[in-house]
Amino acid sequence: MLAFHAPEWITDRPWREDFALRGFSSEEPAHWAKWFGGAPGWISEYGDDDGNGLPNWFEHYYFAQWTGTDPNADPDGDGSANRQEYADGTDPRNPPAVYPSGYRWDAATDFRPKDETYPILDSLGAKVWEFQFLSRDERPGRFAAAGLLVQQLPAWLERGDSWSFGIGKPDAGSLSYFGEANSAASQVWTSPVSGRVALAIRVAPESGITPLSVRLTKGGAEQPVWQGTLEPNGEPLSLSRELQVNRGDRFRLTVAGRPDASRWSARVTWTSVFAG
Ligand SMILES: [Ca+2]
Ligand SMILES: [Ca+2]
Repeated sequence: MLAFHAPEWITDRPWREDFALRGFSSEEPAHWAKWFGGAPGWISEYGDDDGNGLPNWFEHYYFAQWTGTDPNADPDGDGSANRQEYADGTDPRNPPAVYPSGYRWDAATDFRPKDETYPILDSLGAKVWEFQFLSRDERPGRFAAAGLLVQQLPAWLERGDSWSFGIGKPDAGSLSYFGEANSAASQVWTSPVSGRVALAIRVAPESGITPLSVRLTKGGAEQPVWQGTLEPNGEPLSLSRELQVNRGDRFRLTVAGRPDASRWSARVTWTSVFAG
């Protein structure tokens, strides 16, 4: 008897999900006992053999043991216990970087088109930038489907519609978004710091656009922090505001084509400066 499990999940964790295609023979234990003695020692990477809330891979990857790590310990002394470090996807052996006042996150500088790391890292290694495309569902103003907006992009989704999205190369400190009607490009900045941050965002029309809606939200809040409409051949929209943020706060900028829009394009500049 053979059992197959596939495919593996996509993950941002440093350990792959339990493996893609694997076969087990129902005779395996007998053969194992004959050749090696005892029972086969299978380890599930995402299993939790000691039930301490830390998966086997996490304990082995960071602490070189499959079991026995204290989930409440804080070996790197950063105030985040091992259980929390696992939940946050952080390294429990190294404390997070300390950001000096004046540190600048610049989407165009941090974004590296050929970098396979996602979300995009800043210069101190925090995962701060995400880029996504969104497709509208039947309800006005709502988007149903999302995908990553980095490197090669899917040219279509399985909804019978045609799609084309992209990010242009960084130029003069900005990124160019383009898409089709009923679509949106979205950029997220996740704060790696708690404190005051000066957000500066500018969205400029590029030639040939139809009206676009621009919207900045924080977390899952319905009420936007900022919004506006970008008219064809109109003036750019700019936001410059200092905000109090907590580590992990997510700010999402969405630039959306209207249902009556054809292909659209806009140039986005986004910097966040740590004010302390
Ligand atoms: Ca465990
Ligand atoms: Ca810690």
